[in-house]
Amino acid sequence: MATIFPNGFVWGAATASYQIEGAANEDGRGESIWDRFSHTPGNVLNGDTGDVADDHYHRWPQDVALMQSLGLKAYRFSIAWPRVIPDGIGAVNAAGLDFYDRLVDGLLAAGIEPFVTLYHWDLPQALQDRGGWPNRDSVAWFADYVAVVSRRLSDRVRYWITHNEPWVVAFVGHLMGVHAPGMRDPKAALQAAHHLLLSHGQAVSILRRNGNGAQVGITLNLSWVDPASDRPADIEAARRQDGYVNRMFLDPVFKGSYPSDFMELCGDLAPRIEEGDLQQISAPIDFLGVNYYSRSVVADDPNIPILRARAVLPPEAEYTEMGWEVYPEGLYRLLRRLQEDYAPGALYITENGAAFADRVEDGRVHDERRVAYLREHFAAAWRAIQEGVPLRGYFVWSLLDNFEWAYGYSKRFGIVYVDYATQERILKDSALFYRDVIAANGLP
Ligand code: IFM
Repeated sequence: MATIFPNGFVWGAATASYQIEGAANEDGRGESIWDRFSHTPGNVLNGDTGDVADDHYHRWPQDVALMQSLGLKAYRFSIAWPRVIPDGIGAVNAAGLDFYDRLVDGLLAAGIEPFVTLYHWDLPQALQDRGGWPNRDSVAWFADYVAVVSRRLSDRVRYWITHNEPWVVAFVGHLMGVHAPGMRDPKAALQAAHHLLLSHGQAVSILRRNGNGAQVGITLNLSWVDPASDRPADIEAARRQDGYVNRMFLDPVFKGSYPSDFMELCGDLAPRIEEGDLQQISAPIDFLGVNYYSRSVVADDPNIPILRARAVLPPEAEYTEMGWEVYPEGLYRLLRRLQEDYAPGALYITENGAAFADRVEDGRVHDERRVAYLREHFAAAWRAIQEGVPLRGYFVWSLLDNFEWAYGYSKRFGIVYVDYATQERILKDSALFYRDVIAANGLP
């Protein structure tokens, strides 16, 4: 059977503000936690920062033209909170809002549907100075910001994503210290997770109020989790890992409760939850955004605190430059599982892609491994659709090579190569392949 997707399937590409915009000190933009973090020596490989990035702030018209040349139906980008409200709360920066206003108009004129992510990790530093996400006030700060943005854009933007990967924000930023704000405090991490979710719930009602027919969702980074062996101890470890990466966020959003097994593991570290919080968190959403890159294989390990689960790398597997296993079957299984356990009204793959060591040769980038990665993940997504999963669209991560957080510019995820010295964009073979997939609405 030909691998053709349903009519109207949304083929898109995704980016995020701090990773591509640059113009860090222009037009009144305030400082974000990523400016502070990346400018602190030792935090980011090679001392890279997002000061210039892909200079998308200035080059967005060319980038939109490039998207149009690929036939993209949708573009997922994020809004930099400190561009819009430099101190996080209070005065609105008109020039910041104008930028996104122009971008939205430019996209619509090119026939590209904007999917707006409201928070993709660049918290205003001024709010971090007040305690950041572990402070319950963050919920109100976010609500005000969401109201400002949605009042301005919701006459043209239909698709809204409240948060991108709250697991990463909470745990990579507050427990592992690898992302901004660089904290290593398990209690703060769990409290941040709860506030991120609560702020999501409140944002849902604000977006509905301000937007006529707004389609609202949240994007979670989700994994298919396998035990390293059939041993009961490994199977139990996989269940704990699933609680930590998947159910900790899915359950409150879709079921209005935290998974009790994971909360028991957390013990005294569990977040403080007030009455009514879970009701707000589980406000009905229109779609779930899924970021899928790889599966997670774990073995029981009593030496790992709390989770007692250790990541295992299957030796025969293929790995990307991030050290992530290429495992398209996990996407299929994850989508089926989401449908069975949570039955979201609609799903979008809001990120999927791979970093490989790309090289320009005679003006071309022959990234055949990325082409294969995409092809296999498209096939996995298609199978899930055949079996009834309401998957409505797919966004490749990423449109452009960009600032890969703690790895700086050393990892290239784009289907478009960026020469950071000249800002030249070169379509990789994967971009040409994607263009053909979009034109055929399936695998050519
Ligand atoms: O670059 C990130 C993105 O910001 C969030 N999801 C994962 C990507 C690759 O690491």
